[in-house]
Amino acid sequence: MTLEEFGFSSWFKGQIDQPLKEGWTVARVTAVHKGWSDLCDGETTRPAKSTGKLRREARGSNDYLTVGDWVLCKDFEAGDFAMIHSVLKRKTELKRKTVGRETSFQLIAANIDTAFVVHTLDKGYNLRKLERYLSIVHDSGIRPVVLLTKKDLLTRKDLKERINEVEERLPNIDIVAVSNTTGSGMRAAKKYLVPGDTYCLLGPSGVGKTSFINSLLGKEDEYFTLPVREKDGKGIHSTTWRELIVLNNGALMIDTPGMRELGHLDTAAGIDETFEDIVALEGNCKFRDCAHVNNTKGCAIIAAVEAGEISKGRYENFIRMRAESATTKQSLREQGWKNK
Ligand SMILES: Nc1nc2c(ncn2[C@@H]2O[C@H](COP(=O)(O)OP(=O)(O)OP(=O)(O)O)[C@@H](O)[C@H]2O)c(=O)[nH]1
Ligand SMILES: [Mg+2]
Ligand SMILES: [Zn+2]
Repeated sequence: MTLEEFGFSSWFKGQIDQPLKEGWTVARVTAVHKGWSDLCDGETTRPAKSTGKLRREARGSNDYLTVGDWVLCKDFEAGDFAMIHSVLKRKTELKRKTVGRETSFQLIAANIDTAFVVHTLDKGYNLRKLERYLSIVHDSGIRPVVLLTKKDLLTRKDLKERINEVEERLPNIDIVAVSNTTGSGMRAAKKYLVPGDTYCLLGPSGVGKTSFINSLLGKEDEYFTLPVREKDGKGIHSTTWRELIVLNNGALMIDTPGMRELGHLDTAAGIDETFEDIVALEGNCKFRDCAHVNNTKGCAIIAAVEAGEISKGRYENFIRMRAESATTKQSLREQGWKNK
């Protein structure tokens, strides 16, 4: 496939204002391993390393290169190996707070058009968790689609109830339910996949991200999957690196490993978008600095919860996530994090 078909849109093309140096080419990062990356130009894939200069300029950050990036590189030995000289400016960055004592960010992927937030309808289903993943996507300015899996494992009645619950909780989000084993719902899911656009699968281990790709490819075991734990449906981390895969129709899909711990990103904007309907009421609270936790003070949000217009669970999650986001911000500020 051509570079354009591989996602190299005019947005990236526009960054190259003069002819490339002799021997240089444009390529996309399809996987990042320890110490090297895989690059592909739509035709051939080869391993590549970054120049010392590029690594130094990134000031030691591990995140200067991620799957989905577009780079300028120089090929060696008839295309067996390449050196990465620079990374093109990203259209979008999907990132999360990393696990550890200090607040910092890990890039999950770059240049994603639509992110599938994948969640199981079976054991392990947890709306709060789903909302956390969703806010990462919102905050990155990427369009989310919620992909609910394992619908085959529920009775018709339970399935209906669960889907209703998700739809009520996420009124403004596209939601599609599938079974990767029976293929039910796959046609609806495929409608989201546009050739040349880049997608990402995000969600806890074991929800069926890789199985979804296998199901799209029509090959049960093209990519490696593992059964989940019987008692709680938890996955055991079958995917261990992020990888960009070309689907049959030419859409580009990035599979990611389920995250071990989902940190609380600085997702103020993402939270506001996820809870758009709640935030819209804020202006009606009696006090401008209303914390929305005390119903004696004329809080419009609590009034709406009491009137049954907003579900209690959704309200509580909103308050919790707002509080966590404020803490993260504080911690960033203490570390002198800029632009936040
Ligand atoms: N019954 C049923 N099982 C599914 C479905 N989707 C996935 N599974 C099973 O769930 C288990 C985990 O699936 P994976 O595709 O490995 O999950 P994952 O999200 O990629 O997990 P990580 O790579 O660990 O993040 C496998 O045993 C799959 O066969 C589904 O729609 N229905
Ligand atoms: Mg996987
Ligand atoms: Zn209020």
